[in-house]
Amino acid sequence: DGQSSSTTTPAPVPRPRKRSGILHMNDEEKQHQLHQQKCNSKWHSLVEGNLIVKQGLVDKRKGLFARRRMLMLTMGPHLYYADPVNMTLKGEIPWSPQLRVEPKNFRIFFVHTPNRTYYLEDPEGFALEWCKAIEEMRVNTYGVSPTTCT
Ligand code: 4IP
Repeated sequence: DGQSSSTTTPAPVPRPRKRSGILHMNDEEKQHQLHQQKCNSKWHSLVEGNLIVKQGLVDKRKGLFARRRMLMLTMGPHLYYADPVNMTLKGEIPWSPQLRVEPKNFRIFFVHTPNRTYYLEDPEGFALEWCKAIEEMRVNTYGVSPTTCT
């Protein structure tokens, strides 16, 4: 009938593993990126000389109100947040091996730390990208931890 009834699965197309570039660069490449950042990024002065891996505007909720902040994931690692209007560093989400991200939906994600859960909202709807980048940084920094059984 002209339709293929073959059950053979097509050979997998070899694809490079998807990795976020900066984490896997060698020192020379990182130095180059840092130099570029120094010259081109207006946020450079706020991140204590660390290379920015991912940045974007998020609404950080605390209590009833949310503040729009530039969230910057950097090498170190660090998760800095700055006021984008007056360009001041407002704080930092403390990194530790216990830090965990939890996407709630496409916009909202949580960053759990031992002492506080940060409620963040990406107005552009890229919460999952944030979670992926932060989780990759966690694994890259602290390694894969064994599954916790409850
Ligand atoms: C503030 O609310 C802002 O949300 C601060 O965020 C937050 O600090 C304060 O929490 C909170 O009271 P108002 O501006 O409405 O007063 P930001 O620092 O980004 O401006 P952090 O940095 O901790 O989220 P406290 O409890 O930390 O003071």
